[in-house]
Formats: sequence, structure tokens, C-alpha cells
Amino acid sequence: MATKHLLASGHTACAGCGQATGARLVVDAAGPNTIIANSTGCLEVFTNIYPRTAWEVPWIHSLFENAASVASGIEAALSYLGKLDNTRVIAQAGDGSTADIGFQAISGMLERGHDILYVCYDNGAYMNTGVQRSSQTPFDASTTTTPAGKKSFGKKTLRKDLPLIFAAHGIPYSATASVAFPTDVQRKVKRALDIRGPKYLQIFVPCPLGWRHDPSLTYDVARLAVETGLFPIIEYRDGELTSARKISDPKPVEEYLKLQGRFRHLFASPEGAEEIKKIQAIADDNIRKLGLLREKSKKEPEPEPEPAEEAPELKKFTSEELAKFDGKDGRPAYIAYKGKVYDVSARDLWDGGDHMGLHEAGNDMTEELEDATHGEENLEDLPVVGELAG
Ligand SMILES: Cc1ncc(C[n+]2csc(CCOP(=O)(O)OP(=O)(O)O)c2C)c(N)n1
Ligand code: SF4
Repeated sequence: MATKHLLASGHTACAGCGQATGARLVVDAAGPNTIIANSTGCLEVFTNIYPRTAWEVPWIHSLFENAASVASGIEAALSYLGKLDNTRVIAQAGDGSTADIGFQAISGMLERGHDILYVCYDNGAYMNTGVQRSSQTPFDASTTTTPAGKKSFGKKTLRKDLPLIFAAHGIPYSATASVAFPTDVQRKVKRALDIRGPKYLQIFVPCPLGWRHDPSLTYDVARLAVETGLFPIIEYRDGELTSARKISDPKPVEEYLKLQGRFRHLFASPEGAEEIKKIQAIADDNIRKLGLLREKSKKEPEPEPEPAEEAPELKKFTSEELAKFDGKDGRPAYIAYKGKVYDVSARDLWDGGDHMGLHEAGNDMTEELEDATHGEENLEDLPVVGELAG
């Protein structure tokens, strides 16, 4: 039977909308005992075409500027009624609402210490009203209010560092995530909701309409934003940076920019090429100041395999034996999937024994891969070195 999602299908988001995927990941991870206050914006509009709604949890409309205030009232009422232990409150909005119009309401909510998770779906502009720039629009992106032309390369200013600004309120949890890494999004939602007090999560959600990219490339665009260093995946706990997704081999920013029409003008002139260098400098600066670069591990050569007998039987690994092949300190990296043990040591993506800071070698990954958007096909050409016992 298909899984029942708490954001049902049948809504009216554009094809490839990253926000639709992000919101479904969030509410599914939060579970049915959740109340959501939603600022107006694309998410509100495409999930509620009167008289229908796609939400399978209690959900309330709020103005563009006050989802955090509405959520604060809900949380205060639940607290008064003694129901806060069983119910989670989420306030959610786009980046225009979060970074600009609703900014002071969020700051107040955080300062008052409400037990609320605030989720910002960051598509880098006011998409619902026709792609106007927000303070989260990236440098040099062309929008309807920062159009690129003879005298301009698009938006002239940098993005506000919202996760840091909100972390500076002294809240217990402030983090970023991306729809390119759905398991990480859901893990962070659950982690945040397990913490009492105010939490902030900013999710990177490409918008094919506003960014002018092929709707089938949403996942690739989101992934490249992380792999270039332009959108760091980080966590602050109690104001301290506690984790950052490492990048083994940062991609040049051109790979990310060239997929999107909002940056097309940068590829049309020598002056545009100079602008791309400035965007590369933004990515490099993120990588440096947040320590995103994964240090190359010095791998020792693998021990020579035993000469093969005629028809070698696959070695049986117990979980304890598998755990020794963790890819660290020059040891080979093995993972188990559906009973087979694969050697992933030769894959750059498993450098140092973990994959993108998400999956650790030496483990059975069957469950983790089941809910990933990709995975099984990546194992096809890997050497099978044994079977998982039991
Ligand atoms: C005070 C106020 N100003 C403007 C609007 C019109 N308005 C509604 S949604 C929206 C843009 C929403 O942008 P964002 O929060 O980034 O969400 P997105 O649509 O991009 O997901 C605007 C300008 C409004 N509803 N209220
Ligand atoms: S305009 Fe962008 S954010 Fe809005 S529904 Fe379409 S793809 Fe999603």
C-alpha cells in the first residue's frame, strides 16, 4: 500500500517545485500531531484552492508577515491547556516572508522562547507574486525587480545570513537543509522537534519558474548549490556551529549557474565572466569560513586479496565484522544493502568512509536507501565482497 503523506497530492504547484517536495518531507517527518501556521506565499496558495486543501494536519492561514505570531498564540494556548507535550507547532513561510516582511515577528517568537519549529522554504525571491527580489535572492540573479540589462547584472547585494542571525538569538537549534538530501531534511525536522524551545530550519527549494531551469533538474540544481559551496548545510546548537556537510571536491559555480535562466546574462559578455568570479569568491568564502572542505584521507593500499579458489563462496559478515570496514584511517569502506556487502572504497563520494556526511561505511544501509531518492542504481557496478549474516 502506498504511504499516506500528510501533504496530499493533487495540489497545484508547478512541475518540479522544490517547495512542494520540501513541505511534504517536513510534515511527514513531523507526524500527524502537528499544527501548522503558514504565511501567505506559493506554498499556501498551491495547497489550498478553496474549498479544498492538501493538508492532512490542522493548518491555518496567516498574513504574509505574521506566521510566527499566529504560531506563538497556538503554542501559548496548547501550553495553557497542558497539551504541548503531545502536539508540535510549526510556523512556515517562504524566504520573502521570513527574511523581510515577517522578520520582526520571528525575532519576537524566538526571543520569547516559544516551543515552535520555524521552517523557511528558501527559493530566493517572492515567487507567488511574480518573482520579485527578496533579501535572500542571490547576488547577480535577475528578477522582475532586479532585471539584468545594459546597466545591471541583477541583484546587487548579498543574501542575509539568516541561520546565523537566528542562531544569534541564543536559540537551541538553527540549521539548513536541502531538498537534494531528503533524509537529512527529515532527520533535522525530527531532531528539532525533539528539542523544547524555538528552532529554525531553512530548506533550499529550487523554483523552476522563477529560476528558469528545467523542472526535471530541481534535484541537480539543489545538489550543485551544496557542492559548489553556495548553499552550506550546517547546524548551530545554542549559537555554536556544530556540524557542516563536507564537500570533497567543490564544483565550479558555473556548473550551478549555467542551468538557470536567471543567471544566463552572466555568460554573455567578458564583464559577465568577471561577475562569475565574484560569485565563485562567495562560494570559496563559505567553504573557508565554515570549514566545508573534506580533508583527503591518506588511504593505505588495500591488502592483496587471497588467491581465489575455483568458485569462491561469498564471505559472510556479521554486523560487527562489517563495522570494521569503515573506510577510516586507510581501512576499506564496505556497506551492506539487501543482504549483500559492497566495497565502496574506490568511490570518491565515500572518501574518508562517509557519503556527504549522511551515510557511514561499515553499516547496513538498506533502510536508509529505501527512502532516498537515489541509491540502488549506484551500487550496480560495485564489487560484491560478501553477504551479511543473519
Ligand atoms: C504585507 C503584504 N505585502 C505583500 C503581500 C503580497 N504577497 C503575498 S505572497 C507574496 C510573496 C511571497 O514570497 P515568499 O514569502 O518568498 O514565498 P514564495 O511565494 O516565494 O514561496 C507577496 C509579496 C501581502 N500578502 N502582504
Ligand atoms: S512558482 Fe516556484 S515556488 Fe511557486 S509553485 Fe511554482 S515552482 Fe513552486
